[in-house]
Amino acid sequence: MEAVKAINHLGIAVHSIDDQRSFYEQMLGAAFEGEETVPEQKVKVAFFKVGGVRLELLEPTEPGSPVAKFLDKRGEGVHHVAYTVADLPARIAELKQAGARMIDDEPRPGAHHMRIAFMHPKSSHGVLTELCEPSDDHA
Ligand code: CMX
Repeated sequence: MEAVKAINHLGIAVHSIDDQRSFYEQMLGAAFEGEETVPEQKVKVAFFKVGGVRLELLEPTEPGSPVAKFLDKRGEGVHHVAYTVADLPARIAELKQAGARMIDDEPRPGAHHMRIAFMHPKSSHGVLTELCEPSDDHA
């Protein structure tokens, strides 16, 4: 198995990015990098840079979406850990071969020009785990 390269970001589920922005920006002094909507994941995301790692606030855009369900069940809090990898299709294949349960069998588009794939939290000891690889034109 090839090692993951870095922690890419931590995903944090929130009801409202607007309501939480001042906590991250003013109380923690994290640098706000911008917002975008990821239709494939039915979320609006806001990024804050902390050293080499990003915090990704996730606000659902639709009821019944993964983040909306998470908020209903568990409330606001840490939602996933994302790792940078090289050659995402090969990593997915390796993990499946090793018995991991992947939510995504193939890379999907994510925020920040990343290709992403999620591993099911039941397969990663309760932590929703995301693998991400920068798209070729943003590597
Ligand atoms: N972390 C840990 N466990 C989680 C979880 C999370 N983020 N989300 C759900 N679970 C757990 C639930 O608590 C539940 O456990 P129990 O059976 O013990 O109660 C189990 O997983 C099933 O959860 P569910 O609420 O019934 O939801 P679903 O099975 O419909 O979906 C999941 C769960 C992980 C498959 C779905 O949320 C998913 O596909 N996630 C990946 C995509 C995603 O999260 N996108 C948003 C972020 C996008 C981005 O970063 O760009």
